[in-house]
Amino acid sequence: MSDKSKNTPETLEKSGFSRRGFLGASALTGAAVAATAFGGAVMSRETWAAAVKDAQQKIHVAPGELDDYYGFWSGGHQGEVRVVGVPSMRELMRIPVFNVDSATGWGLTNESRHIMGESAKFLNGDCHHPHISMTDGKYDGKYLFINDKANSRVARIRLDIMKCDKMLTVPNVQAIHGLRLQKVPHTKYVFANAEFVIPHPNDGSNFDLQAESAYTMFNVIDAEKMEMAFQVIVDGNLDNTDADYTGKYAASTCYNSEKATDLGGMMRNERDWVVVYNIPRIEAAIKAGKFSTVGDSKVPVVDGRAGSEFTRYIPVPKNPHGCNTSSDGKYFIAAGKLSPTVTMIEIAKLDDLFDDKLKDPRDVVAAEPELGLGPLHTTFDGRGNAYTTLFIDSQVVKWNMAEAVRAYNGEKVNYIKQKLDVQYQPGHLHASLTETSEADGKWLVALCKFSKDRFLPTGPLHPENDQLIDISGDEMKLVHDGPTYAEPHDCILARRDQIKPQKIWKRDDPFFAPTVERAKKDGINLETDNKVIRDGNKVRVYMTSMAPTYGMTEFTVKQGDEVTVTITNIDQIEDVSHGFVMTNHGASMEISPQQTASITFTADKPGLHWYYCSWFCHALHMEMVGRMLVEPA
Ligand code: RUQ
Ligand code: CUA
Ligand code: CA
Repeated sequence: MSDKSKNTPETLEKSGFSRRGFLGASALTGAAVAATAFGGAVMSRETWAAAVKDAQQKIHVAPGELDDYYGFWSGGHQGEVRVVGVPSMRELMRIPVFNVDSATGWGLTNESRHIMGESAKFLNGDCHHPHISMTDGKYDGKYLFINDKANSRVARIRLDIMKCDKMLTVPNVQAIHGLRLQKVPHTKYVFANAEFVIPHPNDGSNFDLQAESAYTMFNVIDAEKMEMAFQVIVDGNLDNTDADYTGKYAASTCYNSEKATDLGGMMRNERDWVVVYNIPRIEAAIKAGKFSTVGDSKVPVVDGRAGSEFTRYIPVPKNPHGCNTSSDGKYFIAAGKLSPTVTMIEIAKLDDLFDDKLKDPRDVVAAEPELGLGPLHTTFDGRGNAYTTLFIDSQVVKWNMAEAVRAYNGEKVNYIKQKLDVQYQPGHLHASLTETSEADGKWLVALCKFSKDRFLPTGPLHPENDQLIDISGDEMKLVHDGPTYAEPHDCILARRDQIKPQKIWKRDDPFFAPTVERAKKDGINLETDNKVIRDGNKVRVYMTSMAPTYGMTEFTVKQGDEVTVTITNIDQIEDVSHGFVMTNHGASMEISPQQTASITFTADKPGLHWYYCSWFCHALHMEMVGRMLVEPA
C-alpha cells in the first residue's frame, strides 16, 4: 500500500482528525489540519475532499507548465543559493557561491577563483539571507546578494546569468549575519551586520570584550561596485537588519547588549535593543571627512555608539532576533525571541527621535503585541496582516498590525487572527513579494528547522522542512512539505516576470573577460583557434567545443608543467552545455553555449590521460573525449 493511500478523506475521517493522526501524513493532509485546527469543527467527508482537491489544484504545476514565482533559497552552511519554483516547490537550479561545486567548476575554474579573490582559499561558507536588488521599493531583478557568516563575506549573484559575479570580505569584523538592501530610491547600499564583538586591534594583545576598544560594526557596501562604502561602530552585537521605504533609515537587532561571552551573560539584561542608523547623516559626515579608519583598512568608519548623532538605540525585550520592515513602510518589527512579543517601531517617528524631539526612545514604539512563544521573524501580506514564526510553539501566527496598535493603546481588540501548526520549529518565513511594496499575499513559505517525522528517514541527519502555506484567503492553509538540505535559513519569492535570465552567454560577458584578455595576449581567437602556447613551464591549451567534439583531441606537455585548459563552447543552441574533466587531476568545469571557461592543474603524472565531456550533450556524448600526453621529466 502506498503512502498516498493514507491520505484519502476516508482514512483521515477514521483517524478522528486528531492532531497526532496527521503528523506522519504528507502534504495535502496539512490543508485539512489547518482547516480543522482553525474551525475547530469536524469536517464532513465532502468538505474534506473539496479542501484536498482545492489545495492540490493550487500547487499543481502540470508537466510543461511554469511556476508563478521564482524562489531563491539560501543553502545555509552548504554555501550555495538554490532556485526553486513556487508553488510547485521544484528545485530549478543551484548557484554555487561560498562552496566548491564539481559540476560547474565553481571554486576550481580560473574565472570563479578570480571572482572569489583571496577568499578562494576557503572551501566553506554559511549563507543566510538572500535579497534581490530593488528600485523604488520593487524588485528590479538585477542582482541577488547573500551573506557568508562563516568567513565574513558578502557575495553578489547576477540574475541574468544566475552566477556569482562579485565577492567581498568585510574587513575587521567577524561573522556577517543579517543582510538587507536599501529599497528606495534603489539598492545603492547593501547593509550587512557583523555579529560578533571583537577586540581592536585583534592581534592578541587584548581579549577583554568589555573594553571600549572591543566592538563590532554595521557594514555598508556599495552594491554596484561591491566595495565597502563605510562602517559604523555600534554598542553590543548585531543580529538581523532591514531598511525602510524612504531610503533614510536602516535598523538592526542586538541580542548581546551585554557584550557577554556566555549564554547566561547574554541573557542578563531584561532588554536589549534595536539600533537605527541615519544613513544621510553618516554620508554627510564621511563627505565632510569626519571619519576614522581601523587597522590597515582604508574604509571610512564612524562611531555610532550611544550618544552619537548617527544612531539611536531603542530598548526592546530580551534577545530580539528578526528585524522586518512592514511592506506598507510603517514599521520596523523586531521579534522578541525570549519574549513572547514583537516590537513595532514607527518609522514616521524616527525623524523626531533623531532630532531629539522625543526624549524617551521607547516613544517610537507603536505597539508590542504578545503573539506566542519564541517569535523569530515576521512577514506581510500587503493587506495589513503580519505573520510571525513562533519557534517554541511550532506555529505561524497571523495577526493584524492596525489592531495590535489599537490594543496597545488600550482598546479591547483581538489582533490574533489564526495560529497554524507547522512542522516543526520554524525560523524564517517569507510571503510572496513581502519585502517590497508589492506584497501580494498569495503564498507564504515557513522554513522549519526540524522535520522529525515528516519524511522517510535518512539517518541521524534529517532534512529541514520548508512548508508552503496558502495565505490568499482568510485562513492560512498548509499545502506542501518540502524537504531541504542544510538549513536554508531564509528564502525570498519574486514574480517570474521580475527575473529575466539569458538563454545563452554573450561573448563579451565580463564573467570570463580576464580569460578573454589572456587569450588576446596569446594571439588567440577563442572562437576558432585550437592551439597550445608554451610559456616556460606554463602551458596554455586553447580549444573550442561543439557537440560532440572538442576542437583539440590530443595535446602534449611535459611532466611538472602547469597546464591551463581554456575552452570556448561555440554551440549556439540553448541547453547544449559541455563539460571538461581531466581524469585523475581534480579538474572539472561547465562550458555552456557561447561561454569561455578555463581551469589550471599540474601535469604531475607522466603518461596518457583522457579528458572527457561531463554534460550529456549529444547522442555521441560518450565519444566527446581527448588525450593529454605527458612526457616524463
Ligand atoms: S537568522 S532563524 Cu540567520 Cu535569518 Cu533567523
Ligand atoms: Cu559535450 Cu557531452
Ligand atoms: Ca541579551
